[in-house]
Amino acid sequence: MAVPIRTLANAIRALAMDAVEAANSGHPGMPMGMADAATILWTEYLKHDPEAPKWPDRDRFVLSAGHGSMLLYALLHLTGYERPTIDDIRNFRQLGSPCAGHPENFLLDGVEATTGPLGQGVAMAVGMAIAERHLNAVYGDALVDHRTWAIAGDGCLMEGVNHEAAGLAGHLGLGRLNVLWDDNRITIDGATDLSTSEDIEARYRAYGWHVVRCDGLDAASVRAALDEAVADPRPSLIACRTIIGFGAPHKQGTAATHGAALGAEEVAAARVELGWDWPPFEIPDEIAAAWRELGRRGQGAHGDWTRRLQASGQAGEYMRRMAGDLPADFSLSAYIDGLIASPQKVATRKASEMALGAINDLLPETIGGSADLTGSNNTKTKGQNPLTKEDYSGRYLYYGIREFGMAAAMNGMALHGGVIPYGGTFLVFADYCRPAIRLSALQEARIIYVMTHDSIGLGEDGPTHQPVEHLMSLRAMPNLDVYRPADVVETAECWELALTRADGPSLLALTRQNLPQVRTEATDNLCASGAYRLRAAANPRQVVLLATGSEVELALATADALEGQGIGADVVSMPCWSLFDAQDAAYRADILPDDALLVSIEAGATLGWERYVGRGGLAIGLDRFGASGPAPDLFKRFGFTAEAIAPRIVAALENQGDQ
Ligand SMILES: Cc1ncc(C[n+]2csc(CCOP(=O)(O)OP(=O)(O)O)c2C)c(N)n1
Ligand SMILES: [Mg+2]
Repeated sequence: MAVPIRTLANAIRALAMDAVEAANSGHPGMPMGMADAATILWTEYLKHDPEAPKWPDRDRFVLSAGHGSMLLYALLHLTGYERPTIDDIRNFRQLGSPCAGHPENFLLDGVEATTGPLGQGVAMAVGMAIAERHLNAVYGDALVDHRTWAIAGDGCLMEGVNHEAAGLAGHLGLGRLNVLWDDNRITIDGATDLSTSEDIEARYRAYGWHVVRCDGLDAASVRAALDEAVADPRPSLIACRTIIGFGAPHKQGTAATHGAALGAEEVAAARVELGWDWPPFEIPDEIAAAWRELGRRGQGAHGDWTRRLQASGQAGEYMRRMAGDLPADFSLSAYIDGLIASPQKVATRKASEMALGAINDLLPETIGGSADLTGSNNTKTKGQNPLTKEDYSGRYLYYGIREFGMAAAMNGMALHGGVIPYGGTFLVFADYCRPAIRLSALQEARIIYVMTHDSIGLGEDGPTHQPVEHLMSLRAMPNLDVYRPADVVETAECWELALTRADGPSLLALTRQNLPQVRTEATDNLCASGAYRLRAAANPRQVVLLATGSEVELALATADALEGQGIGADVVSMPCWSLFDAQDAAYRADILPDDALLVSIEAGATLGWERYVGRGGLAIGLDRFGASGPAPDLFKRFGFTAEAIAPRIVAALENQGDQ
């Protein structure tokens, strides 16, 4: 006899209660409330094969309410994924267990996205659904034909990013996207009516979504809603009315079950209430076997797909893209050779567009976009058609004024695989993207952030638009490579490095103003070492000038002024701190010698430059907000001229001599 849904779901409830109890930390309420709906989704709707977690045409599932991680760990375990094992679950939230506090995509196959920061899971699911439709348009139904599912909580639907993401999904008509809302009317502080009275269903309808409601604790009701969602051509919000902590007789329906162990007594009472007679972490054979059997449901579809792949002439290219490998011969050398042959003075944002012209021809997997600053970010190249509801094959996304939504969607696209997203906004609005940039870095997702207008050099728009602390704050983020190229050649080199890096995001900080080409000789990719000597001192070296981006030109002029006084000065261009830090000690010591005055020049916060210039060095930067005015006037006003800087260096050298 088939095991009833409620019994299958109780296995999830028991694992969630017991794991949280063992860790004395975690969130039992959400998994217990959504256990039935999730069981139906995973055993009757979700297309997956636990034996092939990376099967490209699997459905994607995102637990946006990441605090309910035990729900996902239980589902993976019960349906037969190799990990987590029951021991992994026993060690929930302990060092070394892949069952981390919140789901981490790099720890467990089957965890499609790292979630926990509420709202972002929904937005990543939107990105996954975009990637699916795009690849479907390119490769057809035979190879790409899957859905994206997410479970979101009240919190996910309060966070602002869900507004941006859902608006985009409605506009793009992503009918393959289905979001189950755990509508339990409880958050940490108590009932949702403490803080909200909005009509979420009406809001989603207004975005162009299909909305259906069900009783999340009633199998027939859940099935009817999911059937309707699957059939509807619009993205669907499935409002599942549930009871948080369902089964814990004294605590269910209250915030007490949200984020704390239920306690031995309540767990014992829940066992009675649920009719679950087995000890912690023990799933009776019959129930375990039923789950395993249901986990094998997708094997047929997987086999059929494999046969279609084998018969497809596009198999090689499709699998290359899904593996995240660039074409074996990918290189921008030919393009860079052209720049060396005929030097150009352009803004690095323009240089980026030029590089993209070459890149987008060489890499069919790039999907560009901008948060309504296409003409300013120079992110769109000739021949790049928009990706629209009518034509998903396009390779350019008009994200609208949704920086956070854009960045989070790009995470989803990159995690889906088969595409490499890049997207632009002003560097100052990196702050609007920041929580998603952080997840790109944590999730090891290849995304290229194109951030233009990277200093006071943007001029007249003034201090609201002039980044000051942004470069430094972004450099502080682990696993994010921040690039600030100095000219058209460095820009191409940085793009090449960003694209060839498969295990994390890169951010390009680019100028609005024109910059002369400072690299005029054919070389290897010099940006690859993060910093390099652009010009060696002519006189005996007393000074090393470290500069990035637009200030490299200024460093060269400053060096000229110093050399004119017999003071030798190296000029080092330092487009990427993290790559420089990864060089060996000898290289770093050669670039940053002990016997010279080290001076950094960057039109931004100086905090952090002491790492390279040392306490005896000089950090020339901008530790205040900028001002509105033409760029040349601003550089002059804030002391970014050779005439202002050279005397400061001379004075510092004299000071050193006095000591
Ligand atoms: C961006 C963000 N803010 C705050 C938190 C902390 N937090 C985790 S769960 C939660 C409440 C979520 O409520 P809901 O989504 O309804 O989950 P439920 O209590 O129903 O499980 C909060 C505030 C978070 N994880 N992410
Ligand atoms: Mg809730």
